[in-house]
Amino acid sequence: MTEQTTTPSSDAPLTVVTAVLHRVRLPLVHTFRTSSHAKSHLEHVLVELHASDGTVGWGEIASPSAPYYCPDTVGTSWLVAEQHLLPTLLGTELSGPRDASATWSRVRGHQFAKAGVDAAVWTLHSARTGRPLAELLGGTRTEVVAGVSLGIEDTLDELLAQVQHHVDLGYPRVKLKIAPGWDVEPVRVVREAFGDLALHVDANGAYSGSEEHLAVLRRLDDFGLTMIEQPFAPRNWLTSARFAAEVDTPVCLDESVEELDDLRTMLALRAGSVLNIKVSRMGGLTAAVAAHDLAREHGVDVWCGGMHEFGIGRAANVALSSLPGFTLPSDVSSWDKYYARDVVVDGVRADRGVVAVPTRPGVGFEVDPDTLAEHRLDQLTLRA
Ligand code: OSB
Ligand code: MG
Repeated sequence: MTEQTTTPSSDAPLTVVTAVLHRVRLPLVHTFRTSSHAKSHLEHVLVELHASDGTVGWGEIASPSAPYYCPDTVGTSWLVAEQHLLPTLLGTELSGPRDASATWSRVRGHQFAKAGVDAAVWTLHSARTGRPLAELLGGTRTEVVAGVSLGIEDTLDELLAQVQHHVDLGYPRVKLKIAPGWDVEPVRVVREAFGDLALHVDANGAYSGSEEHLAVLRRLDDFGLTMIEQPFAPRNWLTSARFAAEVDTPVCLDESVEELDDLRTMLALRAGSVLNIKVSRMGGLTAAVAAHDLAREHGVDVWCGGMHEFGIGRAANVALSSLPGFTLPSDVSSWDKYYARDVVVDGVRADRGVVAVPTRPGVGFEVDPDTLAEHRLDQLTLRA
């Protein structure tokens, strides 16, 4: 076949007729500790959608197991997908993937469940049209820059070894998780050992506006960090705005911004000057692109954060990162930083910190049925 043709069905309306949820558990190769907890394995829900013409799409619901990062959990996401998102999506004629979220517009919150279903509709549309996901989203880059996110370790030596390992792999930016009691010291030792490394910290909202906490955070201003991510609790807008006005280091928001209106609040209050866009937290690719567009209009730098996605969600993150406003390195590290085995064959890989944007339509990678069969805890099929 030499001729590039679009199949006549590609721009025709899209109707999802069957949905399969797969709850899959994978062990992490290295335990990851944040300010809230440690985890050694993850359970995510894969969403498999079939269109009336037989095309298949996949998305990933990357909910945490416990409601410490956000209110969503694997259990609540499964329930909402099964009872509130898929029933209205199934059998509804969509003129394109942007229509998917309209079918659940009455559902408040539950961003992670929405994100997995939304991404599955996007990859389905990509598979049907034969056009790469990145291109459909408005991506303009063929390569994106990846950073790594490193958890809290038991000792400073172990942390230094982790940083060294990832610097040796060529990652140009390292993010360190911090928490009260694990902040100034780890940042100091890493900065002393890696003088010109692009370094930032992520507190996952562990600091309050108390004088004691503010004093610690102010000390971080001396280490040339590229940003301080989510220092305060998600709804503590005012403390974030006051702190951001006071320090030179840019404040980045993650957990605070779940909807476009949150981004409007961030902009109006100047509660942060950088945005971490996560497909999961924003409720899908459609919403993530809208956040990118709004941030860009306001001259706010964005980058794509992650939730330790398996291969399907990771591929969506890379596609999103190809949009022009993603000017800072994203948390889209190689799949084998996280897992010994993934749900796709030969997944996302960073080569000296650079990830090639997939050009194959659909997810961009082959879903591995053997991994699913071996690591699946639960499965459910719903029909129109
Ligand atoms: O805050 O960015 C975060 C992982 C789980 C929950 C929250 C966060 C993270 C990460 C990991 O930082 C990013 C990645 O996928 O590598
Ligand atoms: Mg974060």
